[in-house]
Amino acid sequence: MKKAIITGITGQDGAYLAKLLLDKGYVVYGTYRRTSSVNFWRIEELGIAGHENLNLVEYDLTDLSASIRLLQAVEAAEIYNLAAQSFVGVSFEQPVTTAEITGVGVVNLLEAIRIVNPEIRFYQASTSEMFGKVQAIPQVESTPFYPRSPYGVAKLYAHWMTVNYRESYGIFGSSGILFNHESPLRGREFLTRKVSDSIAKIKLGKLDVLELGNLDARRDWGYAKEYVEGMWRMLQADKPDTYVLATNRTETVRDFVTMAGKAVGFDLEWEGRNEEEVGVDLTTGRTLVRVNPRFYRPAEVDLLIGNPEKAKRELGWAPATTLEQLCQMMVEADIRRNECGCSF
Ligand code: NDP
Ligand code: GDR
Repeated sequence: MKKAIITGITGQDGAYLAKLLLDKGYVVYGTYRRTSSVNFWRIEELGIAGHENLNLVEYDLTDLSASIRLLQAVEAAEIYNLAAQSFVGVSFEQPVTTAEITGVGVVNLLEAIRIVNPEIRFYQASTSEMFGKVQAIPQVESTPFYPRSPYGVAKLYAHWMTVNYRESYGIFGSSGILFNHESPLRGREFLTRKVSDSIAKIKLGKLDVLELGNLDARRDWGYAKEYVEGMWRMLQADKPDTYVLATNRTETVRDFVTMAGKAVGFDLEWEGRNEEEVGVDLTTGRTLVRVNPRFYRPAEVDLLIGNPEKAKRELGWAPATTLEQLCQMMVEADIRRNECGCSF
């Protein structure tokens, strides 16, 4: 049985990928960080906690010796590095921590591969945030990078280190430039989940108003469950490479909120501009959404839209779930969680 290590199994993608690999017959070693209260709610929700082929291993990406020992102990064929300080907003407040985890941490794993077993296949979770102030529309693998946050800069360093280890040492290191991907397992600090959870709470009378930052930002949002399949396909290819995974559709934050409102019967209309803008439910006249500049970022990524043509051609990967379906799925999940008081 093939063994795979997934760093960051407590996160959204780690949980979906663990499920995918277990279903494919892998023995999975999922890493989590020592904290005072570890939370495995995602793998529990997917029904894989306690699976006989799932091993949970304590590990911190910032520790080189731990990285070496992890690889020595597991003898894995594949490593999926999903661990990161992944929240862009926080990266402005904690740029050094973000650089240490999201940037340099990746070199710990690459070094461990070089030292322990250069045959291990390595997946690096790169990001559309590396395109930042975009230099072309849509973005593809060859589009020049221009990151706009400490997170984007750290990820760009990790991306180039992966490419460098590929070219310098022949390591099978693939980098997936993934555009935003969401699901009911998304962390609640990220836009889509904050919206689905808040709209559910407003619908159930548990919240009055949803406060957001920049409503004009445009994102290419896909379904996380489909994106982890793309990660796996990258490591089954004949050679390591860099691939964009995206939907080739972009919508504004405002559009997503309107869509989420529609999923529960709100008819949102937008009035005012900039900090004065509000979202009003036409049926009741109630203001349900307003802007709070607290959620603005010092530098913003205005527009992301990716063309996944290369992944389609070479890996046979393509997204299937529409944004409307994804949004509906997320809102319904949050209605259920809020109704039963088991909100995560
Ligand atoms: P999450 O934030 O949900 O998960 C991140 C994971 O990394 C968590 O399990 C977290 O553990 C772990 N982690 C954080 N710091 C460390 C550390 N020092 N050592 C070990 N583990 C650590 O992210 P997603 O699942 O959404 O994303 C997965 C990866 O893909 C990330 O690298 C992200 O940057 C990248 N990415 C995500 C995209 C998206 O749209 N979701 C798009 C493009 C890239 P803990 O629970 O303890 O915090
Ligand atoms: P992003 O995702 O920064 O694209 O990074 P996020 O969902 O945080 O923001 C998306 C856009 O929405 C705007 N926005 C708000 N965002 C949040 N979180 N909260 C708000 O209240 C709010 N109001 C407006 C943001 O300014 C932004 O433009 C995600 C992460 O998963 C990264 O790890 C990953 O690499 C990229 O996606 C691709």
